[in-house]
Amino acid sequence: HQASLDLLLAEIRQGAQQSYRAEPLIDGRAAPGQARSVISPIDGTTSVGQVTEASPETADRAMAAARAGFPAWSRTEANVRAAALMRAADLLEQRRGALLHLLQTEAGKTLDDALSEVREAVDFCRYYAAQGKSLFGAGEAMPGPTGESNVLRLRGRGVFVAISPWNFPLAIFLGQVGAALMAGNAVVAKPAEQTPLIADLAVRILHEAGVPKTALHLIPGDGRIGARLVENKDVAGVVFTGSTEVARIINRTLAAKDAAIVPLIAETGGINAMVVDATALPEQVADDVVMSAFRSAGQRCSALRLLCVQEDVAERMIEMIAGSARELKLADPREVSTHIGPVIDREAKEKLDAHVAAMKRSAKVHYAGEAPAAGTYVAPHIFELNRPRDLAEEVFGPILHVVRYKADGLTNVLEAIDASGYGLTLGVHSRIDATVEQVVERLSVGNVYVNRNMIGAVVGVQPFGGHGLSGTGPKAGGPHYLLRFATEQTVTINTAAAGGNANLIAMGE
Ligand code: UN1
Repeated sequence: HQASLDLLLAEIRQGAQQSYRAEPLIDGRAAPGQARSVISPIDGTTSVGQVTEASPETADRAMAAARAGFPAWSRTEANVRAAALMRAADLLEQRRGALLHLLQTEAGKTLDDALSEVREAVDFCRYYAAQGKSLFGAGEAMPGPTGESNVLRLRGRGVFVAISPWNFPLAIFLGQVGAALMAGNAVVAKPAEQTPLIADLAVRILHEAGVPKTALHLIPGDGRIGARLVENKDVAGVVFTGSTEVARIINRTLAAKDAAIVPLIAETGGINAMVVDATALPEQVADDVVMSAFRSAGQRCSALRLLCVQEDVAERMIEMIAGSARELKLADPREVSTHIGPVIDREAKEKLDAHVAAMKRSAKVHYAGEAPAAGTYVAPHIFELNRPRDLAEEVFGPILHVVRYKADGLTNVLEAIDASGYGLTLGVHSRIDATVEQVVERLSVGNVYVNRNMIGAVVGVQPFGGHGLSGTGPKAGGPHYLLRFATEQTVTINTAAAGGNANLIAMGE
């Protein structure tokens, strides 16, 4: 164990030796923009590298280049597209040290979280490649009358804009981009402004793996540049992970255009709840709550925000959870023993600090941790609210809110959870099957976790994504995701008349 940990740390040190930059990449060539340093959240001062943020004209040029690159990539055989993604997965594994270094310094991730993220990124590439090979192959022969051949096939839509978040700057970035490419689209990727460096590296890896530079372009920048891309007349689809508010803006922009109606695939936030009844196992609950609410500094859209505990056991449960929270080490994420690193930036910290201050005035404080002074750390907190609806919006950090419910009050609690309009993740801890069933049936959430923690959905195992204010679906890492990136085409040929034409379709093009 120690030996493999030493090896891993040596790889990361090597990754730290290189210098990193991100720049607009159009057809693989750097394009102009405004340069600045990317500052690490670990101390709020160290520069991780340089980013050149795209000018609006550069963003427009990337869209035009993607449009020009689309036909050739779309005609490239699915096997070849899949092979590029498979090769990218191998390269990601080989460059693990650099990726882990950036996940830690640019995104502030603990070693555990950084390792899981590289794994997830690799899994996304391989999963979509494997699926895409058959989905985008020769097409499906439909049953029909003799003398006629009918084939249903899937093709790319055109230029996809991929706008990704800072909380999974590698995995979600590659999940979006990989899926769009596998489906035969050309892609303009706009990574989160906080994490452009790792996105740049990921794009270079995809190019090296065989994705043509004409099919994948990178546009670093803030929300204004994202908006510019979405406004472009050539957008054939948008895939977005981030806030509900921004998803709405994108939706409105797309709807207002005097152009083709295009899909938005959005994965947004949640006020994720966990219901714990009196039959739940306390130790298990404490572990799962701490993991779900505080790990990754609560910066997962799947994270637990609202814990609903049956009154009879509430005092004891809260005490145990606070006890476990007290054991968490909040420190520089590069230290192997750290459980919680910083939040992403000063703005995020200020917002969370303000929420904590407001809660300290209006709610009962069960636990208030302490955070290091330098950098952007926010300590875990546990607050008790009177009613579920006292938590009106997603709080994206390590802050847990608790409400108690009476033994006969479960229905009301479920109604209150549902009333938020979100529907991403849900946890339930109970040893009564009927209770579990009642909770699962009542709530329309995307991912339900029974008697376990509620984060870390595994690609291909726990397809991930929610409903309502939480997103549009389809689920990432699930069997239907790629379909939404594609158009369907039915080709019907009168085989009796022309003779040999059916072979064309059998070949896939
Ligand atoms: C996100 O936090 O933006 O299950 C989504 C999980 C992750 C969540 C990713 N797949 O915890």
